[in-house]
Amino acid sequence: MQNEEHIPYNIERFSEDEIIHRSQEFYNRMNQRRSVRDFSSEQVPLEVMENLILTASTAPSGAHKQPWTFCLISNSSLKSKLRELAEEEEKKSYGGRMSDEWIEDLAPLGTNWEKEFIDVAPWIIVVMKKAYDFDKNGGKLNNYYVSESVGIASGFLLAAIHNAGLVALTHTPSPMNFISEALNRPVNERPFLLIPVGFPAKSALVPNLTRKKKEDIIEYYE
Ligand code: IYR
Repeated sequence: MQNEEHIPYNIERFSEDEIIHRSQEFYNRMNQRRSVRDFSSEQVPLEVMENLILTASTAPSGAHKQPWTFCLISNSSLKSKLRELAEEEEKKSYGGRMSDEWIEDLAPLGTNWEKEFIDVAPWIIVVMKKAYDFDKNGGKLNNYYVSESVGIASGFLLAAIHNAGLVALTHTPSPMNFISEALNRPVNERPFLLIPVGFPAKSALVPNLTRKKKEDIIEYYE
């Protein structure tokens, strides 16, 4: 770090009571987030989407390489094309490519090969991970911990979407190579997640899920 310029870092310091309150409030708010599959076609301003993506891009990344590209799609014919290609893959997945156990695990969520939300949601964000970068001469530049970095950025993105009062679905059509071709992405980028974003449909339903309790997710070492 000796060769890098360093600058002072100051964030607001809260009282202990306030820290407890803020942590509880943020948990309460995040605990309201749900994956939604029924979208309204109501529009969301571009500026909002840009802010959400800028928030995602505040995530930490290996060697601060920021190894991500967010493809922001509103074009209807491109959305339809993505839907058609995703459904082609999903038909094969649900029709035998996924194990019986996997299909059983998904049953409570009510998912199937149909991906109408890709057409209906006003925006699709395709998160691309950059396996490596190019220098000015086309030489390869390494990125590090790419999946971890892009996973964290995607988490920030989902939190920002929820904070704005919008909903999203982390859709993982598999395999995803069709996305690279449809979006004409360079060879150093790989599709990571396809995330429709918008308002929920008035009739939207979500599965009645519960979350693991703290005893089930924390191992204490005191
Ligand atoms: N990729 C499929 C199947 C699917 C897999 C998991 I794991 C989910 O939590 C939900 C769906 C799809 O998107 O339908």
